[in-house]
Amino acid sequence: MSEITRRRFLQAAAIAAASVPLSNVLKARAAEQQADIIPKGSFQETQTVTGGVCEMCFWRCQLVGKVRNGRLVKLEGNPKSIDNGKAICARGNAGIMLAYDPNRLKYPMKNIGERGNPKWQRISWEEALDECAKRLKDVMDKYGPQGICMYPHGASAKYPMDFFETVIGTPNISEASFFQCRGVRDQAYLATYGHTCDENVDMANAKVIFLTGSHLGENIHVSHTMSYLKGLENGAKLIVIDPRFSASASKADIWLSIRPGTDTALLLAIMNHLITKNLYDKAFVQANCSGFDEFKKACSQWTVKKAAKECDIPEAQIITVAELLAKNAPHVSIHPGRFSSWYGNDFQRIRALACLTALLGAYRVPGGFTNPISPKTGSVKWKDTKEPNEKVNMAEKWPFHPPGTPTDAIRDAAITGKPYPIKATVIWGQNIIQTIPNQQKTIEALKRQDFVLCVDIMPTDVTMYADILLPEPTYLERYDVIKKGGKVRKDGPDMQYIAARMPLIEPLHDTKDGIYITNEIAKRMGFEKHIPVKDQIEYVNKMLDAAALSIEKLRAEDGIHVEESSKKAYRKDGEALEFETPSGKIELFSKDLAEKGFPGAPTYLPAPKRPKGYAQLLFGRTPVHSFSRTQNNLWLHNEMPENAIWINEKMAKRMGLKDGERVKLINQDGMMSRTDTIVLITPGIREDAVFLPHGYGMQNPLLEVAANKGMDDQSLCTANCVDPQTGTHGIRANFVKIVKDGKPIDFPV
Ligand SMILES: Nc1nc2c(c(=O)[nH]1)N[C@H]1C(S)=C(S)[C@@H](COP(=O)(O)OP(=O)(O)OC[C@H]3O[C@@H](n4cnc5c(=O)[nH]c(N)nc54)[C@H](O)[C@@H]3O)O[C@H]1N2
Ligand SMILES: Nc1nc2c(c(=O)[nH]1)N[C@H]1C(S)=C(S)[C@@H](COP(=O)(O)OP(=O)(O)OC[C@H]3O[C@@H](n4cnc5c(=O)[nH]c(N)nc54)[C@H](O)[C@@H]3O)O[C@H]1N2
Ligand code: SF4
Ligand SMILES: [Mo]
Repeated sequence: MSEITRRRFLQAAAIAAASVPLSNVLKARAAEQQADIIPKGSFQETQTVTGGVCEMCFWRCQLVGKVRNGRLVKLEGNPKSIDNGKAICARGNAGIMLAYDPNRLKYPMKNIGERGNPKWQRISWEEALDECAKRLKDVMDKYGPQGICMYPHGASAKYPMDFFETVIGTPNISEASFFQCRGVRDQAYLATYGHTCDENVDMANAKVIFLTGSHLGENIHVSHTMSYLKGLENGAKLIVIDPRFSASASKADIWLSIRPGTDTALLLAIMNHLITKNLYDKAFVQANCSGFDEFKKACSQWTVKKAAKECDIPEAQIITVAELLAKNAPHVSIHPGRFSSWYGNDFQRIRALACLTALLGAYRVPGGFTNPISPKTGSVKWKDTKEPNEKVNMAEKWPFHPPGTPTDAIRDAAITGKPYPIKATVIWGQNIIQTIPNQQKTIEALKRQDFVLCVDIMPTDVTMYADILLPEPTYLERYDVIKKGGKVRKDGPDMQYIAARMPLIEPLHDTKDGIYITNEIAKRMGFEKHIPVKDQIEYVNKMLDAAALSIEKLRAEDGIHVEESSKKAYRKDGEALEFETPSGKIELFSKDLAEKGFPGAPTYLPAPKRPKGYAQLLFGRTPVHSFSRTQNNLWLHNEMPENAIWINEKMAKRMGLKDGERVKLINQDGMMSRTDTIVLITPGIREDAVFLPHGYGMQNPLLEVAANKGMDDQSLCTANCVDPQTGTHGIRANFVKIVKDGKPIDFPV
């Protein structure tokens, strides 16, 4: 949109907003944006630009862009991709609307108002970078490097994260993907198999797919979803464990509508049944597992009968599931899950899942768990870095923590000054107001800082707390991440690929990429000699160099280098397997865990109990959004303008609620949702739970599309259950009542 049309449109919108419903304003805006994207009467040739890598979520599908007159008009999957192929999801498609979003951050800004209630002043890059360097250095000189903390997420945050960790020398870095998402899963697999796991299950070739709280189809990662659908198409049986009738549950052969928080008891009972009925893969266990006797004893505490009661699932259903798994073993996909930070007892649950795979021998076989296939590429490391200072590392309290420091420990130190003060916060690609439980605490920590720097592409809830706000170009306008991976093949060698993110269009506005920003801050802080690369092109080329590739070579290969893999994901018959665990085997019982004071075999630790009158607050993805980051995207917004709250039909009737009426929620700590949303009455959820899609209810008034649309689940997640092994944050132990016409209504269950 040109500046003039944009200004005219905003004026028009402001006038219009006063007199017509907001939905009409948005329609007008859509027409305006669309008109610009596909110019009427334009016959310019459309070019196809290769080398795009999506960042509308973290799966990083490979893209091509259709560009006309310097403007992106369409995004598609890169036909050369062996990962997503030509397919991209709704969010991937809508990336164009992010690039051309008129609300984007366009130049550096300084907050001359208050944190949380900002007043923005445009400043130059020179002034912004000078101020960032000075204020970070002031904190570092006064409080030491540990006085600075960082919340990074996403591709562009990797380079600055390494700078803060290894040159500045702070351990206080907390990534959402680790502490509020999958870190606990990775650590539980590491303790069991000696390697972490992505969602490496070969669902396309499975005879049974077993999902615990993974709602594939609403959670969309294109190649993963395709593998799942291929499996179903090939006749795989589907078992879904979810308190809610999810998209997966709707396709399931068996749906276990489990009582929230009790999954570990169910898994132990399934394994107990497999062991007592001699249905497990004895040969695999004998050859590859350690600690079977202790493990067997731990499982024996969970009879099917006891678990049926605890989990509120019929006994017969648990037996059917166990026997279906055994009958089809080893070709069963026990999905490791992705979002795993549930109730603070999560390490034990994921350990149980990992052990179930081993018990079924479903490791590196068609349909089972497969090792990731990934070609070698290089990395860029800052020069002459510091040794980590263990004395200031708070994460050591959690011996199995993922990389970084638990967010809660950082926030506590920022609030209390103990064990030492944290006085500067750098936020790079995380909306920490929405992603970390207990918003009040996050806000308090931010308010107590001497300096807050935010690097983002959009105004969001957290950018309202910045002192300096720096804009990056979007993923469509820059070079950064290497995306690589592989494809398991039943016949023939496995394949692998390397792609690198390359711009599809020139950077828009007065934005600067993360390499530039970090280098300029480093220079101004006196760390010039540590700088490893001069710009984003050198950064990417250096990583590609180890694979004998370069940006130029990748461009000549349509953006993706594809080759055969020398390793096989499936094991050969009789292949001796080695594991990088202390015993060299899969650790059904871990001495390391036991020696550090934790249960050595998977153990059910009950989640916090639901208080009477309240329903468990469940949340999860919706197919058309990624967290809060896509909420202002007009195409996606139009698909699902707000997040209806799912309520069981029997409850709704007894509570006098009607479909579509507007309500608020209040949680166990008296925290009321800021906004209201509509009720969705359904038989597809347990009576003792409600479900709210995550990411809605953003607060920043600069978001013309998203502000105050729908409800923010995080505002109701005041309880934060810290997993004792890993320090990761269980977010699901929160409970709510419905508030109608200002009055809370009890759940009669
Ligand atoms: N209550 C609750 N909490 C959750 C979850 C939940 O379901 N419920 N989900 C959890 C999970 S699984 C995860 S992975 C995390 C997600 O955590 P986040 O990744 O923090 O999620 P978003 O809310 O999307 O915030 C991303 C921020 O990055 C910005 N951004 C996007 N692209 C770029 C870029 O290229 N450069 C920069 N600098 N910034 C960019 C966006 O504008 C936005 O401000 O949240 C976790 N927290
Ligand atoms: N469209 C879309 N796709 C995405 C993302 C996105 O933002 N949008 N984000 C990506 C990311 S980073 C992640 S981590 C994944 C997350 O995707 P998933 O790992 O699938 O996790 P969630 O979306 O949090 O929710 C999954 C399900 O858990 C159920 N559930 C709640 N409590 C319990 C319980 O106690 N037991 C059981 N068995 N189930 C329970 C919920 O009802 C819900 O259906 O999605 C990825 N894919
Ligand atoms: S799954 Fe969708 S949003 Fe995620 S990277 Fe792929 S196309 Fe983009
Ligand atoms: Mo995640």
